[in-house]
Amino acid sequence: MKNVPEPYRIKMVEPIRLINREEREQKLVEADYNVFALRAEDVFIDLLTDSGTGAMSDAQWGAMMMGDESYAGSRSYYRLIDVCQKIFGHQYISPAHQGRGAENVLFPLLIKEGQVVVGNMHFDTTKAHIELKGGHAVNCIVEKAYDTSDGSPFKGDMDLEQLERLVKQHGPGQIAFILITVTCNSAGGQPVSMANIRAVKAVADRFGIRLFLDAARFAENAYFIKQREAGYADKNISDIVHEMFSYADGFTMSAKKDGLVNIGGLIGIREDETLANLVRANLVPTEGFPTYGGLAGRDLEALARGLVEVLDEHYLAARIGQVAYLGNLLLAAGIPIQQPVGGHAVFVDAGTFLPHLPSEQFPAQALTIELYREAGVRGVEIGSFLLGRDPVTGEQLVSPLEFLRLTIPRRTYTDNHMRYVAESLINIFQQRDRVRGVRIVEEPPVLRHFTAKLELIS
Ligand code: P70
Repeated sequence: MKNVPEPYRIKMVEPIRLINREEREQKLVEADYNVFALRAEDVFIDLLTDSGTGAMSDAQWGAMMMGDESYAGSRSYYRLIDVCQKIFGHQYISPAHQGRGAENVLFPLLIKEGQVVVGNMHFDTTKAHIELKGGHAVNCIVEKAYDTSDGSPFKGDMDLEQLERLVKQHGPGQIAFILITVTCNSAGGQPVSMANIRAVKAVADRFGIRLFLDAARFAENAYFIKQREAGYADKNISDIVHEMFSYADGFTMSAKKDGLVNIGGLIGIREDETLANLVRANLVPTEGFPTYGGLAGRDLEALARGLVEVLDEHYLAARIGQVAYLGNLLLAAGIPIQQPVGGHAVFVDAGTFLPHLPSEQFPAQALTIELYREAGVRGVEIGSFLLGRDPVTGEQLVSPLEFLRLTIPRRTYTDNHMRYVAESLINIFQQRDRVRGVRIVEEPPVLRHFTAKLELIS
């Protein structure tokens, strides 16, 4: 890809600082080796997540001053609905405070006890919400997603044969809905092709099953379609987005990613008015009155603006180009990562990076800890530590992939920061046999990775 400079310049800066190695060592002990427990001010470069951590534009900050804070019927709400209807082509749009708020409202309306939700690869909070509503979350992604060295363009695609098999095995009536996550976060920010979305829709229609999108990174997915899929090179991003959403009966969205805001979520329903009314009814006791959905009027304004800005192809080229830049620096040094580089993060294959650590010693968590110790950089583990235990047997599950995710916030860091991150990881790579594994000493029953306590194995 040719180098694309960012189509913006920096107007405001926020200082960050690197505390010394001894202090970092101390902070790790105080955090029980869980980087979620670190104070952000003790982190130099924060690649924990791209969720709500990006920079807003001057136009977004300006729009925030225009927020209508009315409890019901706010002008800002109508502005957001108008923008969303145009971009996504879905008739019914509801705001929510973030992605899991949207899931919490929509999923109980779709899932009956014991039903299955088939997805390409469910994100962890999504899986948790499906399970909390009595459903089973089943992954059905193409096999090559698990081969980190396979450079295929659409490793987020669903496996169509397996999908049909699953539908026949459980019976269509037992499938609550199909959920395609774009881009597929858990597989490394890998895109889903338009052809695949279309084909999944055809299967869904044939069996009378509904198709939803988990659309947190919809614009990045559209950009990959434009770059990689035959027939889309000359289409603009808006048209591609419109087509992607035209196959879906509805969507949930964490707007903290491609909404380019610090907080927010959405629920979209294409045309089912009955379902849309139920969504609105469910919003009231959970997220709030349907015209604010857990957000302030100013948040609705910022989101309405962010959803337009994210469709700018020059922005997307710079954004995805920066993630690829970091990935390529690591690849050039021989560091194993999920290839091709995804949209929002570089996923380092920690299982291959640290071959001396078995999965029960959480190699990706060990590498996450080491990177903070080495450089004050905070990544996040996406592997067996995050996966957790079998809900029935309580046994530790083994993740097919052990990733350290270096998640790049949008419009926030420079390529110089990326070089620093790469150099730090390369330093560790050169003495990787010294990295020690970890064990869990305390954990909560669900979504344990956020709050569990760990210790180093001597
Ligand atoms: C991330 C965050 C959230 C998310 C998502 C998809 C595809 C729904 C949601 C929930 C969560 C996270 C992970 C590790 C560290 C910090 C935060 N993804 N669907 O970074 O949305 O967070 O708004 O409730 O990726 O991947 P929300």
